[in-house]
Amino acid sequence: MKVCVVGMGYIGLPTALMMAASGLEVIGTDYDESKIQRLTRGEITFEEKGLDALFARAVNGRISFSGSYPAADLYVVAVPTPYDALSRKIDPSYVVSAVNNVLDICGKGAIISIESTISPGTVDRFIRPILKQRGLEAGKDVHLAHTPERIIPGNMIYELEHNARTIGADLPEIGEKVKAVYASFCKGEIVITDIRTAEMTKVVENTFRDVNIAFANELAKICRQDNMDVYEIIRIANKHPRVNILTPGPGVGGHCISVDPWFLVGDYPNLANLIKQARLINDGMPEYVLERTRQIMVEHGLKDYNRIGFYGLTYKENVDDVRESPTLQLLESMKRHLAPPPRVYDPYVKQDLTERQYHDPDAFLKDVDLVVVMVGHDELKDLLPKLRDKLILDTRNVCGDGEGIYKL
Ligand code: SAJ
Repeated sequence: MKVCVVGMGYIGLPTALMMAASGLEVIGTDYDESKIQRLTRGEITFEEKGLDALFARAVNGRISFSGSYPAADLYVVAVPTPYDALSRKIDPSYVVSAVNNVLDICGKGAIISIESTISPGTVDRFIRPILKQRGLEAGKDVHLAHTPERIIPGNMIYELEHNARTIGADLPEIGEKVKAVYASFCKGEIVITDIRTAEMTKVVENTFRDVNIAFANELAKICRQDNMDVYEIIRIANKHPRVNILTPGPGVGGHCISVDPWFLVGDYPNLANLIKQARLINDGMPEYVLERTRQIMVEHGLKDYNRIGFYGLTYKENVDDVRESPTLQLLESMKRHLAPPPRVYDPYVKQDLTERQYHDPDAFLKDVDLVVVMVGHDELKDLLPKLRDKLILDTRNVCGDGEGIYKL
């Protein structure tokens, strides 16, 4: 099988590298020529644990990068799937465009598999009509499949190899062919099902996590009201064999968990009540962090925000991804009400995303009295001794306990 992976982003690149490292012939494509040039030079394009080593293994295998689409047996489409913030529905334009580009060049019998997360029904609503317009028959001229990714940023390479996977296909024999490709590197169980079930399963997985985090966040607020320790309560509750509550935090970011549940709310507005409420609770957390910050400021007689600093801009620890980041949401909200803008620092974010953003932790700490820890990067462990004379609002419960350390 010759495989073409369309889209060299957070999912497409590691997937292509893993396939090549397992001996498959793989071509990675992307419309961004500069990305293709960087990859061809051997540079990785984002930070992820183990990606360097995987790249080295893949380059010794059979990977190449190209700005144009080659002939291949299997096309794995891993392009972004933005969602429309107003309608809360998926914007399938990148996927549609990628499938159109593939259909322009692919031969009879090629398999096109969507790896990107799509809302349930996307293949029926947006992909099958493209085939129809072109007079092509799915299952005869080309084959469709859906292989939703499941890997978690921060542990992608391990999870690519070990997680179970779902393959949705119209025909079981096509499912088996796609399965053989993934089985070349995936040690987890690979379940074959139909496309609609695969679409729904993926969104359900992320929605389950969102609802669980919303429950934890709601508990944090309830416990705050009566001065109970939510972390201790969750720790003890989770010792029950059938309880597994996640951890409260400053909000749910990233392009997956904070987005996918909205697909269900958008498509089933009268049915997805719990799911919608969970989204609203999680989206309200940055505002709650601001409220906690104000309480601490009042308690300590801090009058303005000039010496308040936010640690962490990414959506979670030890990644460089800032999409839907709770800190950015919080800064946006503060910008509307306050001047000057708050001070921020993140070791993983090299580009300037906001005013008064620091790139040196010492300079940052010199200018602030209250540090709001928004992300628990590993770097924080080394910084903790330098935080001793600061007030801390630790929204991630990573700074330990002590005088001047406040929790959500
Ligand atoms: N978070 C909490 N409390 C927790 C866990 C997470 O507040 O207990 C926050 C994080 O800080 C972050 C957000 O939730 O802001 C999402 O982070 P995450 O680590 O839970 O998940 P993602 O978005 O990085 O990856 C998820 C994963 N989905 C599931 O675990 C069901 C991953 O397996 C998917 O492949 C990925 O979405 C995706 O691409 O869909």
